[in-house]
Amino acid sequence: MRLSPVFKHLLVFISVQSFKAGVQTTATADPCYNYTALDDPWRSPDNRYPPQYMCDYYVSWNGWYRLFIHGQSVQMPDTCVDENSCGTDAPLWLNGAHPAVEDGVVSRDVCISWRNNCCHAHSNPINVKACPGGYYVYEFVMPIGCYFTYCAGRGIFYSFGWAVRDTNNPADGNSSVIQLSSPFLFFGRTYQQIYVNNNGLLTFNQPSSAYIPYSFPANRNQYIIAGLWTDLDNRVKGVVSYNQYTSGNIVTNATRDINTYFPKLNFNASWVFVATWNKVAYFNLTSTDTSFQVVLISDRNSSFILMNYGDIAVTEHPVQAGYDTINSTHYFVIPGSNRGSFISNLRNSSNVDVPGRWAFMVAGEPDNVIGIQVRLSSFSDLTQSSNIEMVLQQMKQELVKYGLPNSVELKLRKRQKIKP
Ligand SMILES: *[C@@H]1O[C@H](CO)[C@@H](O)[C@H](O)[C@H]1NC(C)=O
Ligand SMILES: *[C@@H]1O[C@H](CO)[C@@H](O)[C@H](O)[C@H]1NC(C)=O
Ligand SMILES: *[C@@H]1O[C@H](CO)[C@@H](O)[C@H](O)[C@H]1NC(C)=O
Ligand SMILES: *[C@@H]1O[C@H](CO)[C@@H](O)[C@H](O)[C@H]1NC(C)=O
Ligand SMILES: *[C@@H]1O[C@H](CO)[C@@H](O)[C@H](O)[C@H]1NC(C)=O
Ligand SMILES: *[C@@H]1O[C@H](CO)[C@@H](O)[C@H](O)[C@H]1NC(C)=O
Ligand SMILES: *[C@@H]1O[C@H](CO)[C@@H](O)[C@H](O)[C@H]1NC(C)=O
Ligand SMILES: CC(=O)N[C@H]1CO[C@H](CO)[C@@H](O)[C@@H]1O
Repeated sequence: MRLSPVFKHLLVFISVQSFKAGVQTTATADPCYNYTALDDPWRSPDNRYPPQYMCDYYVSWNGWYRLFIHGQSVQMPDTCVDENSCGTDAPLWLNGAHPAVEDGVVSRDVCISWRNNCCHAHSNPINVKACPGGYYVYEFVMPIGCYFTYCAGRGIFYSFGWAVRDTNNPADGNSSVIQLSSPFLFFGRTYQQIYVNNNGLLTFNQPSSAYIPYSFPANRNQYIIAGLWTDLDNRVKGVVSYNQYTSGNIVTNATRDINTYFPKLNFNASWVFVATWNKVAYFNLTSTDTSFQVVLISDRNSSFILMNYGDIAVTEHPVQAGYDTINSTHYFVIPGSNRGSFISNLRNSSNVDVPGRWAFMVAGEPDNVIGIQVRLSSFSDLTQSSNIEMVLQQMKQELVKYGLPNSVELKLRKRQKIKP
């Protein structure tokens, strides 16, 4: 059959229309199932002060995206993120709450955090959709310029770096003595001063240049807090810095965090000390970088330690993370943290359900707080002896978190139930 040119045109037009209509009604057109997975760990708010800034302006954005960090599904932050994070100097965050599934596709404003202003400027808005699987998809578009990047995930690091006027340590050394603006109580001792040492540890009485850790419990003569004690070298790469606060956002956030992890204490932080090792290389391995933080929090009567782990490179150097006291009356070794081949896992382990974060109460009265609820998925969880060990280990960890000595031993006694 011969068609006139006008007819041909019409046919083509009709077929395009029906194609579009057909696609819209099939499941795969739903962005919840038709998205590109974006797993760029550099988009994490914990990726601060990167050696070079990323820029999303040059990405050919097309369609919908779901965010991951190291395979873990995450969402875009919908509260302010610090500048100099998310792999750039001026990161982008969602200025508006995430929608519910029944809201369908919604449009949201996107803010640029820069120059000490959470919303220094607005980038182009984006579409967001909540999906039945408990995740979100985003229709990213080209931002208004460079160096702007879409952030992924929440980030666990407290603010640090020059934006909050941290003091930097000298390369491959230790801080000078730091006078604490509020005394820090630590298992029966009261410290007025501290040293931040580049090899990943905090000491109180004198600085330490030790780059080979000893194992905890060491029964030695010192109180020590090891974020990640190993042979770190920031002469070629990375910054070790610290700061202390008695008011402001960081104190507010510390109060919120401690009340979340240690409920019923009614804690109100009055002092926070933040020491950060950012993108520091291991000795003689300039290509590695490792980032972590030790945060001390106190209300004068009770005190807490938070350890935050970002990307941690594997190493063959000996390593140790935790704390130890004189004669090891109290000590803790973060599980796996004494195996260099394993320590990358620090960024996803936790005793407070926040991947990468460990929290300990190291002074004060846990009054009436200790009670443990154990949920077992099946009866066999308890009846297999190796599982009993694991359950006891977890209960012990929970107790140690509240300041019980690590030397405590939990035992299970089986009792026959006689009457129903
Ligand atoms: C899936 O999304 C892409 C990108 O938006 C789009 O080009 C494609 O047509 C979609 N697939 C279906 C079946 O709708
Ligand atoms: C405090 O927490 C809020 C909410 O999570 C966050 O937006 C903010 O960046 C945090 N501020 C600091 C200084 O850590
Ligand atoms: C914590 O202390 C600060 C300063 O003393 C006070 O302004 C604030 O209301 C207190 N917060 C709580 C939850 O008690
Ligand atoms: C650095 O590492 C190389 C092997 O990677 C080794 O040959 C060299 O001796 C090391 N240098 C120092 C100072 O340890
Ligand atoms: C610290 O403890 C003392 C004595 O128990 C009490 O009077 C005071 O209110 C406590 N201070 C704080 C900040 O909890
Ligand atoms: C540590 O142990 C030694 C030897 O048992 C003892 O002499 C010393 O008093 C202990 N130190 C403290 C602070 O308990
Ligand atoms: C934790 O991180 C490591 C290294 O990235 C990974 O291999 C491991 O599967 C993670 N574990 C969990 C429980 O997510
Ligand atoms: C033990 C140690 O390395 N101490 C050093 C701490 O830093 C001061 C100042 O840089 C040095 O003089 C010490 O030798």
